[in-house]
Amino acid sequence: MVGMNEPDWSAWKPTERAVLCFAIKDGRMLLIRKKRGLGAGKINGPGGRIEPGESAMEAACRETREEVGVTPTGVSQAGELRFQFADGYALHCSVFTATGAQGDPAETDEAAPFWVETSAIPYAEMWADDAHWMPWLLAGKPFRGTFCFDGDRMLKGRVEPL
Ligand code: 8DG
Repeated sequence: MVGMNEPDWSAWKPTERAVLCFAIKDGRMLLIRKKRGLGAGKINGPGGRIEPGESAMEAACRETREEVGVTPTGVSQAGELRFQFADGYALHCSVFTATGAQGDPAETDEAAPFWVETSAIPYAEMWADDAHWMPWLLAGKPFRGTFCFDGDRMLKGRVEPL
């Protein structure tokens, strides 16, 4: 692998914990164009870092409200992601789905929301790992994705059942 050694995943500890929330309703998924922070410019689901005292599911709902102004309903965990970056930063991400979203998505300083058919997810504009695990999410198969990145370049990764 170029640029970094793969960590010992059995002893791996994240620097920070984050969440993602993908609402899917009538065959369409609620995505955002992220305007700032990690992954600015990319398309993603609403999400962000978990705050102290908050559960991952609470963070998923809060971030979705903050970023696009809707409250997700029917939220459940779909999988988890482990990211090791070459600079030493390590991020754990809990991935949630929602079966609905109350309210109309609206653009904020953080994100521009849009609905897209689940058959037309714009992987080319998303983080490189997403195309590997999104099919598991869409199929309702619990997954764990493990990835090494150098900046936003994916060096290595795998997805396995959780
Ligand atoms: P805050 O909301 O935590 O206050 O600030 P932030 O600085 O905007 O946090 P964040 O960037 O939103 O947190 C990073 C988000 O990006 C988090 O939701 C996880 C997500 N993310 C990665 N890597 C990848 C990836 O490879 N794929 C996808 N889909 N999301 C990723 O950090």
